[in-house]
Amino acid sequence: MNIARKMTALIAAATLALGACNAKKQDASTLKNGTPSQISAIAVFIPGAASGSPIYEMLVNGVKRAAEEFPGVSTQFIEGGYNQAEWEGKLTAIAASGKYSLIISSNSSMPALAQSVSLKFPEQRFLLLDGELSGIPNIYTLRYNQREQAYMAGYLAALLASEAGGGRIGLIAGQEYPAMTQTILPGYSEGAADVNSAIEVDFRVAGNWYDAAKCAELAAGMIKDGDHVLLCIAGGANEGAVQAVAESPASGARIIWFDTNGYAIRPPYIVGSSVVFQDKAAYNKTKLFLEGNLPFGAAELVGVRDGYVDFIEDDPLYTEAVSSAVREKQHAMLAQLRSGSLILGERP
Ligand code: RBF
Repeated sequence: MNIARKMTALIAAATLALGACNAKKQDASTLKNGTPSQISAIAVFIPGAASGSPIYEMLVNGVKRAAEEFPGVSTQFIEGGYNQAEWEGKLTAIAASGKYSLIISSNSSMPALAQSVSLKFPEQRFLLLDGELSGIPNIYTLRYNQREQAYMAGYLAALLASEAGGGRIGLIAGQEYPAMTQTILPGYSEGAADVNSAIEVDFRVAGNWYDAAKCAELAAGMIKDGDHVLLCIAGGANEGAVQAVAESPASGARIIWFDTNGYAIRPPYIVGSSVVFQDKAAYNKTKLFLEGNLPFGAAELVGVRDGYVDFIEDDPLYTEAVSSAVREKQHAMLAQLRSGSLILGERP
């Protein structure tokens, strides 16, 4: 080998070694507990529309608040719309763009979709709230104990129906899905039965999460059939049920709100608020990710005693709308749930 060739070979070897060394250094600095420290962008995929859906509004607020604490981190909020057949394609496109260190979303249908996208983009990380899937290394999920959430609503609904001398309460759902039929509806019925085992639960499905006119029609029919209280879980369509109740004051029918504090939406017609603190969960878990500590692969379940599920009873509008006799009984049940003397596992 002549000297010039020897020099070239030496430089090449040195460059390679340097390159390898740099690559190693980068690996170490970008991976902290499996999370890249060079985070610049987070996508929030809203499966539906944010406006009018309390659970999605909380998601947006919580993520925004966490990201604001990390300069240089940008957030993009992408609405998936109401055609659920398009969600997987849209999610795939977001992952394929390679722009986002994390995709955040919420509802119990999202883990399966994220898992399917992960087959093509295994590096893409997901933080999914209000859903469950464990053991997938790039997916973290957190769900709420919705048996507790629905139980508290059912208990109040039955107290109010009994006070009014009736035996029927209703639940309006946007659609039928496993968390609704296996957890929320049974939890609501269970809470009601613990007050009065003869109470009848009238379950009806709006068929979508946006059509307020359809929901108003449904609610009007339920009121006519003798439902004293309606628990509304139909996103943007809920406003139709509120309208229907307000338009039939003689019936005495009332609404229980789900997910957020709804008393101020239409006093005095909203008489209960069974909530999940999804804004807090979105904030805490986004922050944990940005700090490099979100436990991907895990599925968490949180409830009343974890501070993520509760019933709002310290709102003056609740005090005004509900008699003290009913509030006292509701409070006694809540105190038991909060102290742990009444334990409701996730499934009835
Ligand atoms: N809840 C809403 O408030 N708005 C929605 O648009 C909405 N869309 C949903 C779509 C699917 C496929 C599923 C499974 C649930 C949806 N939910 C929606 C319900 C939500 O995840 C949750 O169960 C309820 O808000 C009760 O906490």
